[in-house]
Amino acid sequence: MPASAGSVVQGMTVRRRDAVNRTVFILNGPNLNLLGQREPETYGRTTLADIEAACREKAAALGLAVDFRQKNGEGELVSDIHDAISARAGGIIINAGAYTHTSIAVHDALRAFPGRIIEVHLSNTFARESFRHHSHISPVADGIIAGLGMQGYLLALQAMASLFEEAA
Ligand code: CA2
Repeated sequence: MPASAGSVVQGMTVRRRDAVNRTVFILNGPNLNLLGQREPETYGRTTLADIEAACREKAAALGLAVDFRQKNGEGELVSDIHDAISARAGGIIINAGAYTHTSIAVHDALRAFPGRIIEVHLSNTFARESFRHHSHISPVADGIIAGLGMQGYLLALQAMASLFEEAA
């Protein structure tokens, strides 16, 4: 066995786990392109471009690569998850917007993703209408952050980096 493949401790071979791919897909669902332009009383004045810029800065500081996307269509969001699978990304941070509460297709696609998943919401969905209290994403997520606005995305990146370190 080449030295790089593992080490021998007291007669046992201890294999080092494969390095985690440090690419994180940050996926955003329907209407999130309207952030900062409509309903500022609910979602604030921060735009999705502001969130993307802050995520890129945070990711660079953490040594993570970011693929940041927004799609309005359910199938398009599913395809973005498939792209994350094909890219062997280490993690997905997802704000699936209203599909959070409705989409079994997004749930199924995320279930097929072998890396880490963190669900993010800008608003505290549990303090809003009851139809926002159920999530099809939560059962397949490692963790959930809601109600902290853009900060939630940055905390999710921080948590993703920690999860990658744990696995290394
Ligand atoms: O709080 C969140 O991040 C949500 O995922 C946002 C979704 C909502 O359906 C979820 O229940 C909670 C809505 C995103 C739409 O954002 C808009 C922004 C400006 C104007 C209209 C919609």
